[in-house]
Amino acid sequence: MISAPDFCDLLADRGFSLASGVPCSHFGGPIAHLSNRPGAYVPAPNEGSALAVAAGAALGGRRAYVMLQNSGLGNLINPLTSLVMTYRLPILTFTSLRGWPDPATDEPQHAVMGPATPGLLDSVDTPHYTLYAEDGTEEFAAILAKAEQDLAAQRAPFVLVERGAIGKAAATGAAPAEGLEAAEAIRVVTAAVPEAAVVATTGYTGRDAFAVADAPGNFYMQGSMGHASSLGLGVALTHPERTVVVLDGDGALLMHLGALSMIGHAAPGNLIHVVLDNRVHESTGGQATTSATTSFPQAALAAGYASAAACDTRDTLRSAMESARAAPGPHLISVTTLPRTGAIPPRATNALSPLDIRDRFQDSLQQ
Ligand SMILES: Cc1ncc(C[n+]2csc(CCOP(=O)(O)OP(=O)(O)O)c2C)c(N)n1
Repeated sequence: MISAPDFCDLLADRGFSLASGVPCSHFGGPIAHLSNRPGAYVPAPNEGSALAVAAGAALGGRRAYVMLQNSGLGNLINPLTSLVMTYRLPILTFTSLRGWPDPATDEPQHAVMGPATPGLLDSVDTPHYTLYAEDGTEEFAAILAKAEQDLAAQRAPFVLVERGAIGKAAATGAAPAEGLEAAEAIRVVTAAVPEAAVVATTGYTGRDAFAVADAPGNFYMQGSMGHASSLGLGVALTHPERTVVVLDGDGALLMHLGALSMIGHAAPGNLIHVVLDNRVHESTGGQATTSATTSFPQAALAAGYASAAACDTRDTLRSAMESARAAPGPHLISVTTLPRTGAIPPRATNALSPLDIRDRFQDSLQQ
């Protein structure tokens, strides 16, 4: 293992003065380390944006690198092929290897991408190297030396990072000091609309929803980060007689913020979009999102939602849910939530297979 400061310092020594990315727990250390240095790390909403930020820096003459989870490769492949490779911009990208080498040791949403990651990069003729958990500074320096040759040839190499290859660092506290506990917010929301179909975003939100409010009408969307509201829209348009609640996260909503405009435009009267805004990517270790400087209610109203509210107490959330239930939507309710304390409940897929989740959700929609 290489320590987070050593990882960042070796890159800084080589002139990499800017990083961007979307967190994976594998990169919790470097992101925390860089976040303590103003201007060193740009938290991106999605992996494609992170790569484009690095591409802009490269165009401007600055060396930049990107860190992402391999589940985000799909978000990045378009700017990789059509921007970075087409304009031959020298960028170094680090991707974690969730679901690799043995998908059975990881969550089901990584089972396809894990083993596919190296071949996917091969298929677009992108050079890649692997940093293993047992590797140290020397091995990392050797990988960087090879990557330098690619960069000099105007290519964009990847380093695939095995779990445990980079050490941790203390995260900077970005979460709010006041607000509701996420599990409590989910209890209040689901109790207000017991008949609703509920779509829960990936990460801790789905785990909390499964723990405190499991029902056959809940769809736990592990993976597909940022797409819970779009899935909820599809359900809402297909079942206009059913209230549909989306439980979103701030990081997930920001990842595909354009969905707000699509939902506002489609205007499903039966959709209630709840954002649990804890200002961080808590599920990957608490790295800051950019929600502190974005107003979700204002964005939703500007995008055509029928109403939008911000809540930070049980009572205001309860009354926002009552108002949303009483009038046609789409409604957005942004809830300030606190960092979770204590043990995080298990994933829905520890008890139910993805196909079980699908089948019981579909059955519930037919009733
Ligand atoms: C495309 C993609 N990129 C990155 C990840 C890794 N990831 C899983 S959960 C998560 C954080 C989600 O943050 P947020 O929506 O704010 O919810 P919280 O974890 O705070 O509950 C991230 C980055 C992912 N699953 N998919």
